[in-house]
Amino acid sequence: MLTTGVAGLATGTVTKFDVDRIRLDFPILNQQVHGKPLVYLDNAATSQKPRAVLEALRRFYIADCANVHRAVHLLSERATTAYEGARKKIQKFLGAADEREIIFVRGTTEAINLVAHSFGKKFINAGDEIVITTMEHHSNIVPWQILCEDKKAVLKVAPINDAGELIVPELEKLLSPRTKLLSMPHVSNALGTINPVREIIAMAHSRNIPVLLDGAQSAPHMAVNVQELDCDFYAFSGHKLYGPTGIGVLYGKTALLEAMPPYQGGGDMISSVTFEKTIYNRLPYKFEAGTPAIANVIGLGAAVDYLEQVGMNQICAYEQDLLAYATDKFERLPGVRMIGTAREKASLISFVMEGVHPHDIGTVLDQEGIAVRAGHHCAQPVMDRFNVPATTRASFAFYNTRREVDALVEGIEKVREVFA
Ligand code: 7TS
Repeated sequence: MLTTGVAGLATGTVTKFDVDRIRLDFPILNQQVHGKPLVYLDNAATSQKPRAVLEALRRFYIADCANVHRAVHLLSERATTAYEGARKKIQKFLGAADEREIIFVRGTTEAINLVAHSFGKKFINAGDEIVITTMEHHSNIVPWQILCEDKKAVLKVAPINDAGELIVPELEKLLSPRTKLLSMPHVSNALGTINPVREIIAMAHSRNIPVLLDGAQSAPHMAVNVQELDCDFYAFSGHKLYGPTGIGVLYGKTALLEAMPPYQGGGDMISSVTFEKTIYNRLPYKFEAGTPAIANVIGLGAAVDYLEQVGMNQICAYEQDLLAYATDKFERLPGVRMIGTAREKASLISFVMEGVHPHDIGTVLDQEGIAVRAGHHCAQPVMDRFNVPATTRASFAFYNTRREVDALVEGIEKVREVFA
């Protein structure tokens, strides 16, 4: 039996979770779009921000704005304390062993590029192999293609089945003595599939292959503990985790990060510079060249505080319940086919509709106040695998409600009327 490494995935009645009260924390939700109440179902692209995050950003800019790690004045001290405090919060949130393992980057994309450049520079040679999967976001394909081209290495791709699940025995066959890294999503953004990463990581480690998990779509939906999963790298984006845009995290095990060369050079990442020789700073600063996104880091820390207050297991259980409710409705919608029907899914539904292009579905839904994404979701190989040009995707957050799922279903009925 493969498990996902997810605590609290069970569906069922959620008792203590008051979604109407939660919604009050997200001021943006309370608005009309085209004269209809906003139904925001594009959370996989970016999620909305609670007041606690907005307030943390405001407080920083109004009271504490200064650069970090450099000045003796009080504002800089306060900014540094808040910045490093956020790093500790995120260490705890991810269950990392040490705060030096938390590197601030722009987002998942930059985190993966950092590993591709730095780990790639040090550890990848001609003929080496990197394994990914068919269900990748482009940001976990292209950096490896660039690296492989540069190093004459080989990219291998593990297949998925018709439900959108990874075929684990096929993945296993791809792991060879030449495999230097396995990089894969914890959760697929286009299909919703939750991968059995704990088993896969153990399988890779038994062959001494490190594993990078793209956590862009798992961090917002479930409790993640990087030490329990035993992944070597874990990347996520703050803006999908109810935090600000422009900030994300790369977690890496200390020994690996220590062995890797810097990704970018500049201020803060050095301990001394002469024209003859530069000595790099210790972790995590070695990987944080230049003035970081200070306010956004602090905002992300506030997002993590907020999520811990609500409870990641509560969030997971509530969303699983909502997904089950929505899936049941979709199964009964004539002419609608869900793309991605894995047994273990995060809270999104990707679908196609007979005779209607996804962009037209998205446009009609928008007129009803319903925000979804239509397109290839930066996962074109997934579209190719299912032989569709695009899908419409409704992706749920813990502030979404059954009423909103009903509105989506009514919106789809409307699409059918318009295009009948
Ligand atoms: N990996 C996955 C699995 C993602 O879903 C995304 C963004 C990324 C990486 C890249 O994250 P970024 O924050 O660096 O851009 N996914 C989506 C999406 O599904 N719709 O819009 C962005």
